[in-house]
Amino acid sequence: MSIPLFDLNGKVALITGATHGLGMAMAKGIGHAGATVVINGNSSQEKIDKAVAVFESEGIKAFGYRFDVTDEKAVVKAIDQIQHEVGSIDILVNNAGIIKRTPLAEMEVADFEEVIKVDLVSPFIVSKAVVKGMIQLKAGKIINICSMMSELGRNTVGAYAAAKGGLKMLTQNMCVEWAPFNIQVNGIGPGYFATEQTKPIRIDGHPFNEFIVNRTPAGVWGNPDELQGAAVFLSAKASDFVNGQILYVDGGILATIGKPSNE
Ligand code: GCO
Repeated sequence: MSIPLFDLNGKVALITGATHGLGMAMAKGIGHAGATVVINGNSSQEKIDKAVAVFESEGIKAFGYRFDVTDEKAVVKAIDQIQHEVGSIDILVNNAGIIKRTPLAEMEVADFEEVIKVDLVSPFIVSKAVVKGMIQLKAGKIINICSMMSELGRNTVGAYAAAKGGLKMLTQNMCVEWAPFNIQVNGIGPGYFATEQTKPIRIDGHPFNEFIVNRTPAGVWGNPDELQGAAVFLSAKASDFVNGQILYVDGGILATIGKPSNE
């Protein structure tokens, strides 16, 4: 019997940074498609437990693990624990990330390095720990959460753009090295979504809020749930011959140079 193209029943999916925001939304989509969801967070265990309870309230089998995705020893230990307590990881979504909005000329080197460490090095660390099991299984799905800043620059987010641009290329290199083991590595590039991370630039009256509404052909900020389809697609059989691609879910931003505000 052929497996339905978007059925994730029987799969185990690890989503990093999934106690809130886009990570939680994507994890819910993957869970509702049938996967057992393993979420990671580096905040309090209480916050992780609360997030697990949210998934369980929606009928999704979920587990929560607290570890720092930038700490290789902690990651290796956690992945080993997950594989023993939950099962082999079939799907990895590298979502955990931070942003620091500071003009480059004023940015402390330590702050620049922290953004690179969390947004670019940690997907490498977690993928390296998880891929060993995927290579043994000769199957796996890795999804790196990129950004508009994987393609475009913007004032004050230079470190984040450097990391997300690098993550696009890391995705392509993971594809090249791991495709022979039937592992598909792709990225999702979210446009501008209504989350805690974008709250400071989304408030009514903030110039960036009006800018984004004009810059987005759809004319709105994205709803985190609108990322679920892309996450399920890239986690499922339906994408078995899709590799090294970044799927932009951006309401059309990358399709346009923008329009005059009075149009
Ligand atoms: C910003 C935003 C962006 C979005 C997203 C766009 O300050 O420009 O936070 O970084 O969060 O990454 O794809």
